[in-house]
Amino acid sequence: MLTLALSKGRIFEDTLPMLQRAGITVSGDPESTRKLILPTNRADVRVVLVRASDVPTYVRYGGADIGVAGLDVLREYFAGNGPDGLYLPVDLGIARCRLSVAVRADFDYAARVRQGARLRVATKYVHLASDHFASKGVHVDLVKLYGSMELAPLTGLADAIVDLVSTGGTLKANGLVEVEHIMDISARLIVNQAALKTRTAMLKPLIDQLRDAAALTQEPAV
Ligand code: PRT
Ligand code: MG
Repeated sequence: MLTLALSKGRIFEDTLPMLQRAGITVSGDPESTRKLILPTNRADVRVVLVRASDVPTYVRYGGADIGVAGLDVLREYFAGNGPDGLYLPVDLGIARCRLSVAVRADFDYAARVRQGARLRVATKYVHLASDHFASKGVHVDLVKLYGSMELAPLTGLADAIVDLVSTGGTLKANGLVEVEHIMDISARLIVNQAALKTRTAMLKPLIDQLRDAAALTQEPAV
């Protein structure tokens, strides 16, 4: 049995058409079912539904052989745990967005940085944020949040946030503006290296098919 780890929402939705191209149809809709393991039309392939940030953990420890995760999640995971045991063979080009620094529209970020002020920054991505500000020589106190980062500058919890942006609609709706672009993000295929060695005959064709599917489904960059 080959186990593929996916997260509900955009990763699942964007991965589905690629699996279809590889001849794999997933049974069940994650939004309506309470099941965490979904069978597919292939008796030897199943999908497990996990939190987006848990995908690398599942694949690393063999709870899944293969998975799909955003580069944001992967970079943050690698910064904390190292890259051991994981192989990233394909950029799927899906779930595209960017990691950015954002502040309230009335906050003069450039001036505060020039003054050498110490900024309080709220984020889910503490490692990526810490590396970013360190490389720019900006002094920050990081506050770890698990969601709704956009609220932090509006309530005085933080001066700035580091978060994902795709359309920019959420920032705009909350009176925030992007002041720095940290990196472009897309979802990657991640594979358990040990599984790739021991189960090459099953994994290699699937990786190749998903690589081909990715080449056909590239979304335009945002
Ligand atoms: O929701 P949960 O806490 O369970 O986990 P998650 O938020 O990590 O998962 P999910 O499903 O929301 O995102 C999974 C992956 O999708 C992320 O790891 C990214 O790689 C990718 N992705 C792509 C995004 C976005 N685009 C995105 N726009 N993830 C989140 N967002 C959020 C962003 O955080 C912000 O709140 O959408 C909002 C901004 O969107 P715009 O369009 O208004 O700019
Ligand atoms: Mg989310």
